Amino acid sequence: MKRTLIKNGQLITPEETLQVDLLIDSGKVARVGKGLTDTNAEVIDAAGKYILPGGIDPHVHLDLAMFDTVSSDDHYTGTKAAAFGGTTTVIDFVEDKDPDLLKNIADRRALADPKVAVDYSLHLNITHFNDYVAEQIPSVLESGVTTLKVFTAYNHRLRLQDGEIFQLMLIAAEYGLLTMMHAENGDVIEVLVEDALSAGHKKPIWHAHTRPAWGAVEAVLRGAALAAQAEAPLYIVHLNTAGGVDQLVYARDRGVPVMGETCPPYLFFTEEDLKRPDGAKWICSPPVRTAADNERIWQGLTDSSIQTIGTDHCPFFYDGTKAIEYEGKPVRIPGKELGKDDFTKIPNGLPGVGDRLPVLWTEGVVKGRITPNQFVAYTSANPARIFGLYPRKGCLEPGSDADLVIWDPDKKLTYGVAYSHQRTDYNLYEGWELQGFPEKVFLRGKLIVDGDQWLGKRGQGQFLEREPFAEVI
Ligand code: DUC
Ligand code: ZN
Ligand code: ZN
Repeated sequence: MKRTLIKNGQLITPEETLQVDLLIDSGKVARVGKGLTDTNAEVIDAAGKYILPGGIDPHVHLDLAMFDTVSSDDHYTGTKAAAFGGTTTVIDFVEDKDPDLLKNIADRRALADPKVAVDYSLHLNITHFNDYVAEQIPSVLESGVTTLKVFTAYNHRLRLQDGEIFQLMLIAAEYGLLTMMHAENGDVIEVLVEDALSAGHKKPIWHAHTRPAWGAVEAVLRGAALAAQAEAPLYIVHLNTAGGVDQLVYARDRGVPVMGETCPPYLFFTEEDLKRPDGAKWICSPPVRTAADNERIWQGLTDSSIQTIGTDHCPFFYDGTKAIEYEGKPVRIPGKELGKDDFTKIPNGLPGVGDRLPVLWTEGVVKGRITPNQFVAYTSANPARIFGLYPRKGCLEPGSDADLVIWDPDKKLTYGVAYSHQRTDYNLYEGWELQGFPEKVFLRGKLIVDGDQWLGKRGQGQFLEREPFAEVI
């Protein structure tokens, strides 16, 4: 593979911003320093640009079956959209369909491996718990998967009981796996949904009314308390409430090894969006809440109380009766219209894997809420550390994979569905004026996005085997 020398850019790490050159050789970062020369390398002048480690999105749902449809990005289209947005690693989820956990992982890999266009890893959902599952958990490590996801919501479907989660955490801690938790109160939701439907409430806002914020607040603390008692690390996915952030801080202040993720929609959108005529576009679980919640979550990023920003990318068409054009062909996938007469039938989930970096740069860095260094920490370095990918990913030191983004902090455009590569018919940030976009994106040294040109291909991504006992940060 030819060498590439990136000159005159500013490298952003979680700690500092450095005016350095960077040499890529054989897919790896070979050298980082001032005044580098290499007569055999292709030279790229990055003056006025930033060099970022490729984004790591620790939370995506590609090709996820839900209700009578499937999330509209598969492992090719979703990872291509990720790449255009500056993200070069994603972590998807394995459903536990079969009692054999390793079979579930192998099946997911068989689906994803031929399609992925960036590197990827997998988290394993544990939605049933018994002796057979408990016995198998240590063997999950053989597949390179080190993370187990549990739910305190979705009764009779995905939820585990607290005692089961506690037992799982004990095993996970012993073998160096990390437990991840979707924290809402499934019992309260079950009662409220039944009551709402019997009272004839069918509109999207009832999705939020039936999943109260207090359920998430309480479940975050419950998760942290279980982690404290099991002496096990825990990662709370998609924090959506002010109280959830408060509980995270409460537990961390007391030394509990709990870490938290939020997602961009919880920084910008509220229940008012669910009340719009097209409110179904904002349906996700847990729901978007209030402006005060948005503000508290921003504060948690400004003061580094929160550890990561993922996306929970799980797109659906808003109107899946109409085709869109994707790579020159019409595509039509049933979507949110499935629930036009009943909020419980609206597929839950939002697009975002490609939007994450430009939206956060504009709203976070340009507006002064987070520094460029925090931006890199939340979107790349911290996910790499927590999920056992560091320093191969999430950093640009000699020996790291040359996954990097030449970032143009001055590029401005009116964003929306026409620009984003996510395979759906709408974009949450339609019409937003964004500033800061990837100019070039490299995956293991190969240029895969050059401006608006796609140079990547299906199946070029690699599955990343991870090691147990990753960092708790
Ligand atoms: N929430 C969603 O909205 N969609 C997919 C999974 C999840 O937890
Ligand atoms: Zn979830
Ligand atoms: Zn999710």
